[in-house]
Amino acid sequence: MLKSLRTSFALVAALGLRTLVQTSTYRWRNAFRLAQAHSKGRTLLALWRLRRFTRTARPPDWDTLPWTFVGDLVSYAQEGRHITLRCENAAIRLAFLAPDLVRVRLSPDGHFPPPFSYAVSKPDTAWPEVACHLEDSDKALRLTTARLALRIHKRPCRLTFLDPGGQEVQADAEGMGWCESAVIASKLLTAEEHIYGLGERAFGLDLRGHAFDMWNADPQGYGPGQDPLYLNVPFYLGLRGSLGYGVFFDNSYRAHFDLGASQQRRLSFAAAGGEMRYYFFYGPELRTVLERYTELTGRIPLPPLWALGYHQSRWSYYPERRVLEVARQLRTRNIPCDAIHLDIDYMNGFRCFTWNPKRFPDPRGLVGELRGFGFKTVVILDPAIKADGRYAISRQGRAEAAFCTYPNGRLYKGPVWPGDAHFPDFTSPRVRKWWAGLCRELWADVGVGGIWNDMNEPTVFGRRGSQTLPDPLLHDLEARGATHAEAHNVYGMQMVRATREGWEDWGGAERPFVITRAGYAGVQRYAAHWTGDNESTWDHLRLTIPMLLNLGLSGIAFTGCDTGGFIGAPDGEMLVRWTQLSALTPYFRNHTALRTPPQEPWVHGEPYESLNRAAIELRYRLLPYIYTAFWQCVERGLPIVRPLFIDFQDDPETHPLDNQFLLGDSLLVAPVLRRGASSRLVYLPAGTWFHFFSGIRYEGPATIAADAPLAEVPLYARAGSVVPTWPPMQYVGQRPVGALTLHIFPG
Ligand code: MIG
Repeated sequence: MLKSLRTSFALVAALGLRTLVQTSTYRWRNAFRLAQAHSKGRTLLALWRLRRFTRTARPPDWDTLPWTFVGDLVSYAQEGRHITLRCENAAIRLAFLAPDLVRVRLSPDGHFPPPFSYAVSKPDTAWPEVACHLEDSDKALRLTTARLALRIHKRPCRLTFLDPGGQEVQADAEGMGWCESAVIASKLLTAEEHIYGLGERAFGLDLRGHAFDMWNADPQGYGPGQDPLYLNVPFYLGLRGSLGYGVFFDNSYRAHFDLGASQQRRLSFAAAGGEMRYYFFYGPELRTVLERYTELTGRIPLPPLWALGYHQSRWSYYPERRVLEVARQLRTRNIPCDAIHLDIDYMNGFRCFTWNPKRFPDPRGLVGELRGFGFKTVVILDPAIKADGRYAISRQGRAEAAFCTYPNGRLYKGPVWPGDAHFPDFTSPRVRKWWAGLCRELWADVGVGGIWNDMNEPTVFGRRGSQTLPDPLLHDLEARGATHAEAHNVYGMQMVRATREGWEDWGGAERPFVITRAGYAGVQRYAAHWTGDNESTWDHLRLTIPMLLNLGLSGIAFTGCDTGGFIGAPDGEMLVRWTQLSALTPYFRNHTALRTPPQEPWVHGEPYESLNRAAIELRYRLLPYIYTAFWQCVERGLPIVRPLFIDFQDDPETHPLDNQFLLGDSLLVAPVLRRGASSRLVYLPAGTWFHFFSGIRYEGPATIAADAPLAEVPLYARAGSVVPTWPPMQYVGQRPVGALTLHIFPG
């Protein structure tokens, strides 16, 4: 390790960048971006990764903690939907919320206070009664509903979930245990089981065989295998043969999921504090599990249609003249676009809710002018509020006691973009109200169309890369009181809750667009999401699909990536392929880092400009179809982009497949993910499929070699479907839609 570090420093020196190493972290980062941008990037990229490796926090060694398990079952009692199991060392309380949904709680001291959760949005009282039959035999108790059975082995007390036919779905290994404040549950895995979900993971679709941490973090650029990232969801889907189930570990502390990494046949989830409380969902269809999971934790609100259009961004467009120039370029080049994003440089010295008076003398005027030719303005906000006595918001925040403090009452201060900053405690309803009021001005007075919430893991700059608030800081946690250890993972989610409340307080006529980088289970109720600081590499392009699919399988359905990549610079071909992929994902924005070369769709000249335009136009044609997929998500929690197994669960070929996906009910998308490729293999599951553009018919299951010249993204429609399109426009609502075209694929 040391040796490789030394080699890397030697290399840096050889590249003439030694002085940069001695400067601050983020200057080095920017220097890296610059160098990469000028595409001497390979070595630097390797160094970048190495540097990251040196600051990966080591999680506790969960497996070797001296856990206490529950012991034998001593007695039990049934009361309404609850069954309490008294065991030798602890009590377990089961709650049947639905015939296919069971909540399991562990309490070493035997008490079960009403469960508190930021993730769960449906209270216990809102679930109808569930008929549950109990049988007691010598070795086990058996609880049966219309949709599942639960066998409770008595000595020791362990749980096995079964389908109503008696087939085993999931069984405890050691079951539930604790060690001081930490809690754990372990389950057996079978040879053929696949695991998905867990939020944002820079891994392939099937997560089995790896271990993951739940701790929202800003990796400041990441590649495949980096973990954890910005948004963590302690919910996973299991697919055992063709039986699908789900587990939601409702705990916001730093947690660890070992999905058969340390022992092939064992899965465990553990957290540093809080209660062992998990929900078990049974399918057998995974879509049923997702529907239930999103019934419990909420679904995305229907976004405004324009938010489904193309967004143009970079770090940063300024001054206002440049913003207008980008808008003008898009229109004169006939590249459809609905939104322009303003990154941190619109602010005055990175002070939230201010505008740089030289760069943006008249924000309302600019936003209005952009609206005049069909652009919504999306502005970035960070949680960090500059500690500055001359800055009104900072003074207000102090006066309102809105900022996080140490246990001794001292205000916390940490460096972010504006320098030393305070952090609002978004877990306090009072502080959310204050923040909502500030956002309301942006929505109502300035007229922004969207608010982009960044750095809300939250991120604080540290000597060794990005860090966060110290664990002992205090939070309100809805008047319950907590430390940052418990509040950390929900911090970003509560920030966007406030952002959205600002719009609700105002009650504007148009629906708001809120996007977040950090999040936790249930954040989908408040905001869309993007996958942060990706890299302009083909590896990262490939990674985008499994990342978005696992996010969708975690309830985070309105999500997308920085098209073209954030760090580094795509060439013309890469940008076209990326645009083609992103055009068929839920959130479609081109964005790039500070000091990278321009990355707008036209910068590589022809033929790339026309190809990018064509990809964006396809998106706009498909908007009525894509909006329908969003509506299904709003109604039933079905992701917008879905792995093939969501529809073909019985086909094992689909279980690991992550280089193609379904968009809505009818379309199969197989983007080109390799440099120079003009064809690719596409797996078409059982049934009849039509090539979307040529109408050529295929019979599945089959793997076909699809033609994919640079002008084309392989796209197939299912027989028996009707895909509506409308004419592409420069922006949503440019003209009234006279007619929909219905593409009918007979079957
Ligand atoms: O420390 O606002 O992921 O999209 O351009 C970097 C500047 C802060 C990180 C976001 C990125 C954004 C950038 N931000």
